[in-house]
Amino acid sequence: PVLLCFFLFFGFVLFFLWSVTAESTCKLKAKFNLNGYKDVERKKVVIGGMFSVHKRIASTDGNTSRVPVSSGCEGFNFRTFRWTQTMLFAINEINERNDLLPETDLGYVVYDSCFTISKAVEGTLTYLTGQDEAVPNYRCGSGAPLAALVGAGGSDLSIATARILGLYHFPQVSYCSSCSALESKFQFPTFLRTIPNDKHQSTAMAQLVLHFGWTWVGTIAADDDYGKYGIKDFKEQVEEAGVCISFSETLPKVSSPEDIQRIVETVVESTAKIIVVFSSDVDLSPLIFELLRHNVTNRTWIASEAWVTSALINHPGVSFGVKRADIPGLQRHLLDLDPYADQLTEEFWETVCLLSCLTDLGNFGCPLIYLHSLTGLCTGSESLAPLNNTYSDVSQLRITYSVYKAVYAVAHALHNLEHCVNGQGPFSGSTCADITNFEPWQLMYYLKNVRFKVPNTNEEIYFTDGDVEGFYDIINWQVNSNGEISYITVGRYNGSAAPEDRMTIMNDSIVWNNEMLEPPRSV
Ligand code: TCR
Repeated sequence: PVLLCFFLFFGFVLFFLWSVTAESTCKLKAKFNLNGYKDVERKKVVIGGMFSVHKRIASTDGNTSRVPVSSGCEGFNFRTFRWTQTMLFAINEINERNDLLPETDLGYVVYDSCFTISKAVEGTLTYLTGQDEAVPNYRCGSGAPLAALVGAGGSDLSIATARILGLYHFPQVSYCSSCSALESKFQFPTFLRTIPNDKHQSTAMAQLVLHFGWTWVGTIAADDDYGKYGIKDFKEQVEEAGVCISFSETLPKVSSPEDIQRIVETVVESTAKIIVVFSSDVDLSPLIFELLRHNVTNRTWIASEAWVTSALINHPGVSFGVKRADIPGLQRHLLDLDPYADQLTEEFWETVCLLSCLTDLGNFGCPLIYLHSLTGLCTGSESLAPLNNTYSDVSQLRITYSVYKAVYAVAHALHNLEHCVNGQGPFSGSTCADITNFEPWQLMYYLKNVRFKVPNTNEEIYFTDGDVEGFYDIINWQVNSNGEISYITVGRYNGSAAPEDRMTIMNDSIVWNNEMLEPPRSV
């Protein structure tokens, strides 16, 4: 009977997992409560946001004898959901201020791009048209003008959305698309970003390799624009300086155990002890798990920013990080979430409940409660405070801070647009734009010329050809005796300084793999 109970229990768990993933079609238009709208009489502007809250789209059965529907999404990502909530937090904060857009309320529409280009394109068209059907040039809806799109996550998604938005002269401010290809204003005329251009990071990585005198390194890149351009720029610079590349591998985008196996073999067979990686954690984690399974632990990882605080691997390594900041009030906002605010939040709530239920296996009642009522796992009155995961961790706000800056950039541009003095305006005949009915290109003018200080940190933000300064922390991730990871800043890189002053690094503070204080040799 014990065995029977055991099987029954896991049967329930599997059934639950299956039904959650099967049901979680990501509703494209997660129209958030416009809680910023205090007063119907006030002027309103809507900002769009795009985040990869899910990790992939669900596969379809390929049946062509039915009316096709937009694919659903699966794999809820707590980290990107925190970014989404940061956008809402920034908007609420701006709406409460009396000195920034005092007469106008910001609203928002948020799309989930599910880490997939087609979804990002679908979202962009929906956003431009205001319709669920994607017919460009047709816009109706609340009547409030659309300001800009904050998004769209990874560079490959932004490259796709920026091409469409560019056609309509519609501004896009990205918080996380760092690929150097996006710097071309010829191809992406209305694209701006609050994350530095990766060309700085590739140079910084190359300098780091040269600094430690490594001459034999392997590289691993994600199979997207981020990985490919990042590694290409890195390789060009180190090869010129005489460094040899032992291997160059590309991670599969769609799960492929054979490809992962092949890369593991390459890594195992290679004598290169230094591995340079340009990939996000989502794409890299299958490889890392496989390497750990093969006990490959004596490699030193030099990782690009996207990997930095994801704590995948518990061996020391070095990584780059974009500017970090504390955002007062954000944690409160994250924990005070209204579980019924919108579909994404509901799904977040259920995922959290399921997870805490599964990790607390002593609580045998949990799947039974679920059986009792199909969505009755959570009551919605749980507290998120004891939750200890990536969602509520505000100790390493880097991309999160970049989201915050992107929303503020749009708000400041709108503020300047609204407070333009007629007769001294920038448009033909010294006219101004009207905040209740402006054209996207008019807002683009203000975004290009925006200059402001971020609240609390006082960092000054302005765009030069759509880019911000190339500033990074060099971070050494170290493991303490409890196996916990801490992130120690051991240096800085400033791509905008004179070449000899760009990198400062404290060699002695770095803990290398195998607890040596000496940097590893690369042969
Ligand atoms: N730019 C990457 C995506 C990315 C990312 C991240 C994804 C960056 N940082 C952190 C997840 C977590 C930097 C891109 O595609 O441009």
